[in-house]
Amino acid sequence: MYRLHGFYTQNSLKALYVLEELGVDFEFHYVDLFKGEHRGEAFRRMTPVGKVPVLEHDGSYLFESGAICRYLANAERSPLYPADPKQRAQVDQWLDFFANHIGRWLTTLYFERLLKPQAGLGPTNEPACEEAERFAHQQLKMLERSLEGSEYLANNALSIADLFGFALAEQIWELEFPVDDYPRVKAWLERIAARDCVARARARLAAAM
Ligand SMILES: N[C@@H](CCC(=O)N[C@@H](CS)C(=O)NCC(=O)O)C(=O)O
Repeated sequence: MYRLHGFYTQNSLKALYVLEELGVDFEFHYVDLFKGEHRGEAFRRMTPVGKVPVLEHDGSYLFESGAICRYLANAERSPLYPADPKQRAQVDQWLDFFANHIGRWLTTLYFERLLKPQAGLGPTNEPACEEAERFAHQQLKMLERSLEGSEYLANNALSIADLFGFALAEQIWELEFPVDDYPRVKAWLERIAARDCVARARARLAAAM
């Protein structure tokens, strides 16, 4: 039985989308970061880095959302993470691209423009936002070109890269980022958003909060 320890953030949603898409039996344990539940001794025994998400499976623990998504699809021998090395590498490159590039800049914007004012964490860092916007536009243009003739990021088939990437890219909507400028990216986002796994993951999270 899988147990995911997570919070209402994109990093936890990545793993929740994959768990729901796989259709496996799992429990979700809500770790309230605002109450500091991740700083307690019990949580520190699960992960040395003290961050969510953490996946618990048969007495072992795993942190880092990318590692969790890969592990889940591997453990379930799912085509969401193909066994063929070349196809797998295509999935890996998109996981890395989202984690290190588009996801990084959209997460900066989300933190600066939305989270900081909401949580009273100080003034928005405007130069950081300008840099993030510039890079996000550059990288969305790259993504737009890559989606030409393809409905999904890798191997023209749904993979963990789409679910992981979607969890990061969906921040575009709350940020009111001009996604209409990137019609293929917009269609890809809407395609993934329409999957049952997304609605089920959100419902699971809402029920746990
Ligand atoms: N690279 C990590 C990032 C995990 C992360 O930053 N988690 C945040 C919530 S989204 C957290 O637990 N923050 C609590 C803290 O740093 O004290 C992943 O992808 O899992």
